[in-house]
Amino acid sequence: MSNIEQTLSIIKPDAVERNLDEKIKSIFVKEGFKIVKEKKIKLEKIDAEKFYKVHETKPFYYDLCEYLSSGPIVAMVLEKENAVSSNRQIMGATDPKNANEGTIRKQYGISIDKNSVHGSDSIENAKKEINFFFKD
Ligand code: IDP
Ligand code: MG
Repeated sequence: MSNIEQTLSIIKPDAVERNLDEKIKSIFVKEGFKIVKEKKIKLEKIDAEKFYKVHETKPFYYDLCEYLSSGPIVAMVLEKENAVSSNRQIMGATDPKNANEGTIRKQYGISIDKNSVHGSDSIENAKKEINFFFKD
């Protein structure tokens, strides 16, 4: 049974800064994702705060929003069967130190905060996050 989903992926400032966007995109394509929409933008801090609102009570919230708005990012809508969980697997654990071999965060992540990519964690959040970046 086909279960095509969409999820939101972000190539974070640390990865864009190191010109890793094409490499990371090619990993998604190789894994069978279709990049349905894509845009390179720099968020204002207030937008980063909105995007990460679920984390507003966390001690790292301020730094996280500061960081996500510190430089250009690439936001993408990725489409594939079971896209949400598939993307989370390919990304690897939040802390690159704990990420499995071959995952994006293992290969490219610098630290728990500069971990190169974001991926939606549920279908519901994927819809919200896609709408956040691609309203039209
Ligand atoms: P996720 O990106 O793997 O879904 P979340 O727990 O949703 O991880 O956290 C969102 C982002 O916040 C992480 O990707 C990372 O950049 C940052 N973050 C998470 N935990 C910490 C922490 O303990 N210290 C600093 N930054 C963190
Ligand atoms: Mg998350």
